[in-house]
This record gives sequence, structure tokens and C-alpha cells, in this order.
Amino acid sequence: MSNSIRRRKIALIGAGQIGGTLALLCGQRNLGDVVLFDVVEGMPQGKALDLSHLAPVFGLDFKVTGTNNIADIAGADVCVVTSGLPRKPGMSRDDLVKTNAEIIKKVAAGIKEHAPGAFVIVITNPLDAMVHLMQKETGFPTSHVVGMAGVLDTARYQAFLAEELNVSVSSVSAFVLGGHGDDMVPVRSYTTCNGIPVGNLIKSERLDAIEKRVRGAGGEVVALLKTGSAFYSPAASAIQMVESYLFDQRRVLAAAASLKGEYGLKDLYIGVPVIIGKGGVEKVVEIELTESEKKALNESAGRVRELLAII
Ligand code: TXD
Repeated sequence: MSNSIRRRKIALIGAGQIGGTLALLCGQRNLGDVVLFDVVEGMPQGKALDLSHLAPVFGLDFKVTGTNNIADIAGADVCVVTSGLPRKPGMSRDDLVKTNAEIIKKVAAGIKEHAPGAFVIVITNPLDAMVHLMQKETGFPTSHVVGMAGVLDTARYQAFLAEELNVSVSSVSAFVLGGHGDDMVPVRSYTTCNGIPVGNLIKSERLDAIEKRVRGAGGEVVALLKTGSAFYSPAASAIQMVESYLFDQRRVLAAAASLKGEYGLKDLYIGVPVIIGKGGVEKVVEIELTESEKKALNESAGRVRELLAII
């Protein structure tokens, strides 16, 4: 019986801006072999070939293939789904719902057929509705279908706070919960600078402005790029979730998870603190929220339900 560890297989469904960046990060962090799938003829194959030329430069021995055949994801341990259209300036994430819902249904059928044991991380917007749809369409356990947004929104909150305090980003611990939309909930009461509550360090009106910028950070990048949305930070955020699963790290991360009564919400995917380990989303962590935070989370849940009604 060989005791060598089987190399993991990571399927990236969507080989666009985020998908391509994910492939690079998977290689750089030696997470396993990568399959890039996309419907655009030749594009995933071109990115895979380019990445195979990068490998020797950094001494990376990861196999990366590009394909237009969904069957090539067979046996993937992890599927990261970015398939769909990104926003253009002036568009809301919600404007994507109908188009991307159809794409997610197609992708879900492919994952269900070819990678039934995979841990599925959905990135496609509008995130909370798309991850809910992915779980319904695949029928996978809710532990194995999760949405990436909270890690990104939390990182944006950390970045702005670290800049404000002129400290290392590693000294800021934060949480952003709720839907991945303008109503997301930066949880100030659990946000600290090395254990010191940020409310003790930054004036309330400055924190209000920073939290408003967090809610609008995606749109700020879209307005500057004009031809797409953020991709480096979303990719990095998803990699943190992939690693927590593959290496059974049991990190506590903000992620769009299925609620079954936690926070008074059920049959809904929304951003909450979760523990991700080898069992996928192993636990939803319930934290005490202030009355205003509870109200904001419920309002955010209401927005997600409105999106689900459209689908
Ligand atoms: O935090 C978050 N969750 C968000 C998510 C952060 C940033 C971006 N957010 C959303 O991710 C964005 O609004 C989009 O819905 C997705 C992907 O963003 P990306 O910037 O990677 O978009 P691209 O570059 O357009 O890539 C999408 C690819 C593109 O190459 C299409 O050809 C492909 O998706 N696509 C498909 N792939 C597979 N299968 C099907 N059916 C398909 N349809 C399109």
C-alpha cells in the first residue's frame, strides 16, 4: 500500500480574471494539480500553457491543464466556481442574477456528474443567491457548498483599518457578515487591533466612513477598472478557504453558508463565521451581535431572499 500522498486536484470552473489568478496561486502555494475549465474555446488552454511555462521559473511542479470539456474536472477534490459575467460600471451585483443563474445551473450539473465528492466554493455574483442555487442544483450536502465573499469583505475592512491606524494588516482582526452587497455588515464589536476594540482607537464617525467604504469597495474597483471587477483579492480570499479545507486547518472564516436556524435564519445562504476543515463547513459559529448588528443582518437576509425570489 503506497503511503505517498495523492496529489490533490483543483478544478477552476471559469478561467477568467479570477480563475486565471486562482490557477497561479494554486501553483505558487503548491496546492495540487489544476484544471482550468471555460466555455471560451482555447482560452483556458492558453492560460494553462502560459502557467506551465511559469512553473520552471519558480521551480513549481504542479500540473495545470486547460479545457473546454467539463468532464475533465472528473474526481476534483475542490471546485472553485467563477463562471458568469462580472459587473460593468453602473451595474449592481443584482443585475447579474438572471444571466449568472442560468450559467450556475449548467455548471452545477457538470459538477454533480463529474466531481460528486468535491468541496465547492462559489464566487460568482450575486454571491449569496448563486451559492444557494449551486447547493440546490447539485444536491450536495450544505457542508460541501460554500460561498466566498466574507473573507474578501473582511480583508477590505482590515486593509482600510490598518491604513487608518498605520499598523500592520496582521494586527487587525475583523469580521464582515451578511450578504455580499451594499448591505453587508462590518461587525465593529468584534473588530480589534491586537485585541484592542477599534472603537477605542478610531472615532465613531471615521469608523462609519470606513465601513461605508468597505460596503462600496467592490464598486470602487469596478469604477476604476471600467472593464471588469476585482480579481486579485477575491482569488486570494478563495485560496484561504481552499487551504483550510485541503489542510484541515479549521480556520474561523466569514463565508456564505447555509443557515438552519442560526442567527434566527434558515434555508438561506448568507455570510456568517464558519469553521472550515476536512469536513468542509464543519460549523456555523454563532456570535453575540449588538441590536443594530442583528437588525443589519436581518435586513441583509431580506435582500438575499428578494434575489432568490427572482431566480
Ligand atoms: O467576492 C465575490 N464573491 C466577488 C465575485 C468578487 C469579485 C468578482 N465577483 C464575481 O465573480 C463577478 O461578478 C463574476 O460573477 C465572477 C467572476 O469574475 P471574473 O472577474 O473572473 O469574470 P470573468 O473574467 O468574466 O470570468 C468569468 C468566466 C469567463 O471567462 C466566461 O467565459 C466564463 O466565466 N463562463 C463560463 N465558464 C464555465 N461555464 C460556463 N457556462 C460559463 N459561462 C461563462
